[in-house]
Amino acid sequence: MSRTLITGGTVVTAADEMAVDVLVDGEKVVALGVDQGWTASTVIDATGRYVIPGGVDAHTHMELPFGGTFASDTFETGTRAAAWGGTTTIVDFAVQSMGGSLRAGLDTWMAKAQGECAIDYGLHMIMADVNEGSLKEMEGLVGEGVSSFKLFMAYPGVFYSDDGKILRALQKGAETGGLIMMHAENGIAIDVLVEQALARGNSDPRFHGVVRHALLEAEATSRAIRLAQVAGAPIYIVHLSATEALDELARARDQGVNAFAETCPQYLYLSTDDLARPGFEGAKYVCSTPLRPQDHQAALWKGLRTDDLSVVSTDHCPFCYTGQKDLGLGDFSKIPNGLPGVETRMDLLHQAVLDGHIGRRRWIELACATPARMFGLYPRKGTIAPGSDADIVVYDPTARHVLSAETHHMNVDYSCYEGKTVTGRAETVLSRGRVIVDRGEYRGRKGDGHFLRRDTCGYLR
Ligand code: DUC
Ligand code: ZN
Ligand code: ZN
Repeated sequence: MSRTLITGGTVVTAADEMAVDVLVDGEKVVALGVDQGWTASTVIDATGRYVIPGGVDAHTHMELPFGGTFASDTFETGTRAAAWGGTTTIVDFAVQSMGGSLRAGLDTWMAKAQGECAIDYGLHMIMADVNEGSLKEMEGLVGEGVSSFKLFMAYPGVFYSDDGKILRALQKGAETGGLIMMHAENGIAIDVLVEQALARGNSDPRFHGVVRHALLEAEATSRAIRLAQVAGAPIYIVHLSATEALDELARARDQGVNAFAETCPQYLYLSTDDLARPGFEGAKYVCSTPLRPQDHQAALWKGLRTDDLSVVSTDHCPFCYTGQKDLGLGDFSKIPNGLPGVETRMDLLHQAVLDGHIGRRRWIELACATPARMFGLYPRKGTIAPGSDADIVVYDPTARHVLSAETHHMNVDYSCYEGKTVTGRAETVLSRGRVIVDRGEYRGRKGDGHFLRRDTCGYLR
C-alpha cells in the first residue's frame, strides 16, 4: 500500500489547529506528528496551507425528478464538482414513489449512483408514502446504513405527509434509531396563497418568496418539533431559512428538546432581492424553503455561532436557466425548485471565517464534523485522526478567485454567485488516500466513490 505524507501545513479540525504532518497509509490516516522521520512514496508540501478534513455535504439531490424535469447534475458530474470544491462525501436522497416501497426507491437510487461517483456517498430516504408497509421497512433500512428519512410538510399531492403520518414516522424513528429530517413549510396553506397570487396575475418569480411566507415555515417548524417531542424522537430540520423558524427551534432547544437544524449558503448570502431580479432572472433563485429578506441573514449567522444551527449543507438541486427554470415562465409555481451549490459551500464558509461570522474550527465543525456525526459517519469522515478515512483537503486560504458559471464544474448554466470574489480554495484533494484534485488538475475517476453504510445519529448515544 502506498504512503502519502502531507507536510508543513496547519491541520484544522473541529477541535484543534496544529502545525503537524499527516501520514496516510493506503486509504487511512495513520498518524499525525512532528519530525518523525516518516518516509512516503508521495509527499505533499502544504506549507502556508490548511490541511482540513474533506467536506461532508449531507444534503444533495443529484438527478432528482422534480416539477416535470430532473436536477441537471448526475451522480458523476455532481460528485466531480463536489471534489473540485473540497467536498469528499455527499449524502443524497433516494426517493420512495407514491404507492411504491422504500426498497424499490432505494434500489433505483443505488443503481443510479453505483459506478458513477468520484467521492464516497451515502443515501437518506425520502418517504413520500408513509403507510404500514413503509413504516415496517424503516428498521431494515437503518440496518443497511440508510439511517435517516426525509418527510415533507410541503408539496401536497407529491411528497406531502399529514401530521398523523409524520407522527407515525417519528415514532418509528424513536424505535429504530432512524433520524427524521423535515422539510418544514405548511404546504396546504402555501397552495392557497399560490392560487390566490396567480388569480391576481402575480406570476413573476418573486411571488415564490411571497407565498412561501416565513410564518408558514415557523409554524411548520414548531409543529414538527412538537410532534417529535410527543413521539420521543429527535428531529433534524432541513434548509432552515427564516428568523421566525429559528426562534421556534431555539425555544425548543432551550427546553432541552433534541431538535437539530441545518441552513444552507444561499440563505446566508442571497435574498429576496435576487428573487426580484428583473425579467425572469429571479427564477435562478427559486428554491424551497425560499430565500428571505436580507435581514434574516444576521439571525442565521448568530444561530450558526450559538449552535442552534449545527450544520451547513447545500440542498444542491440544480436546474438550468434555459430549458428547465423556464418551465415556469408566466407561472412561478411551475419553476423547478432548487439551486446549485455543492462546489461552492466550503469556499463560501471560509469566506465567512474571513468576514468574522464564524471561527476557523467552527467552519470545519459546520461543514465536516457535525454533518458526519449527525448522519452516522464520524470519525470515519469529518475529521483527520488516526483511523479516519484519508479524505483530506490541502486548502489555500489566500487564493482569490471569482465564482462563475464559466469556470465552475457543476452541470448547470448559471452561478448564483456570478462575479463574486472569494478568498480560499481547495488546492489538493484526497479521497481515501487517492489524490483526485491536484493543484488545478482533476485526477478523480467515476466509480471510485463507495457507498457508505451509515451508523445512526451520533448525537443521541
Ligand atoms: N427544495 C428545493 O429547493 N429543491 C428540491 C426539494 C426541496 O425541498
Ligand atoms: Zn426540502
Ligand atoms: Zn432538499
